[in-house]
Amino acid sequence: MKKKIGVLVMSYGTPKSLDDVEAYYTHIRRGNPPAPEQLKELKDRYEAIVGGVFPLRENTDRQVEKIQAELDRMELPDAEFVCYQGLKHAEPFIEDGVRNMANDGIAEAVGIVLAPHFSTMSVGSYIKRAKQTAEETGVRMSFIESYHLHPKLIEAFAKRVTAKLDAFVDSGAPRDEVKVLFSAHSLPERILSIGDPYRDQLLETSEAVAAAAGVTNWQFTWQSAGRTAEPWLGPDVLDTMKDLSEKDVRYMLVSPLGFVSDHLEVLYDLDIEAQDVAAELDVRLMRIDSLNTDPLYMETLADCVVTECRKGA
Ligand code: FEC
Repeated sequence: MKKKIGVLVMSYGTPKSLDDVEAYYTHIRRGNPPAPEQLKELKDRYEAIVGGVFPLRENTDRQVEKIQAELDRMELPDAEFVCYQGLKHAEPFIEDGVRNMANDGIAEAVGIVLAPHFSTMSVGSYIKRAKQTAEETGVRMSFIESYHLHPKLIEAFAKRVTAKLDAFVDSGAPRDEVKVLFSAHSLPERILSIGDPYRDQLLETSEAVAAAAGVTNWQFTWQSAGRTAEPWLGPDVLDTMKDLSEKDVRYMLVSPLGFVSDHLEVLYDLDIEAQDVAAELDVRLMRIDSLNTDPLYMETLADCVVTECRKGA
């Protein structure tokens, strides 16, 4: 009989409904409820996005199904994988995912996050929570910390960059005049003083995707900085766009590399907020399609899981 190995697929999580936004936001703020105006502002952003109010939930569900399908397709002789979901800020929480595995009799598991780059404040905190519950429940777990240079991930992003550069050219823009803006979620600047690899990993992914897509006219910029008093990593994408437009750059392709799904930070921050700024600046802005269930991305994740298991075998 094949050994059953649990796969804890972790993702950010999104509210179930507008009524749940307050609890979700309070969880993100580590138990501090948002002020009424902050809550209203977040609800307004959810209501404004295209493609449903909370597309991340459905996207994560679909990604987990497809990773399961990809792992089944790989048919290992000695192991069978069973995927579980664990979310950072919504149900089923990371702890629920680990407990569900333990309740199903899973003794060994691998954890992976639907975010390719490691930071102590992002992937590190998912892993910390999963590890703690794994210890409490007796599940032996190992984790994939990052996969930001996996060749299939780079290929998937590069294909998307090339497709949108072709769309620019079809609409009359000279390809080498399109500035590719690789972006990722900003984090508080203090991560740099603790030697966090997040920024370097993002630059490495940017360089690899640019090389694979044959792009030389690019730069990296941050997006979606939190609404807190401390300084966050910059420059922000909106400032970068303003700065470039002053240098007469008229075509920009924003390529979020730190996100793998359509969700608020893409559908609002880029498709609404950045598009409004582009219109004010008279700049033509496009965005690469999100990976969602791109087969190359699913293969990346399945490959990482199998490789991690073999290490422990
Ligand atoms: O579509 C959705 O419902 C969820 C979209 C969403 C994703 C996401 C990913 C990341 N975040 C990261 C870091 C932070 C830090 C704070 C923070 C705050 C928020 C708020 C919302 C939100 N994040 Fe998020 N993030 C998403 C949504 N995020 C909403 C609260 C309102 C706001 O500030 O806009 C600040 C927390 C604090 O107050 O201490 C830090 C990072 C990622 C990418 C990696 C990952 O997916 O884990 C890093 C998707």
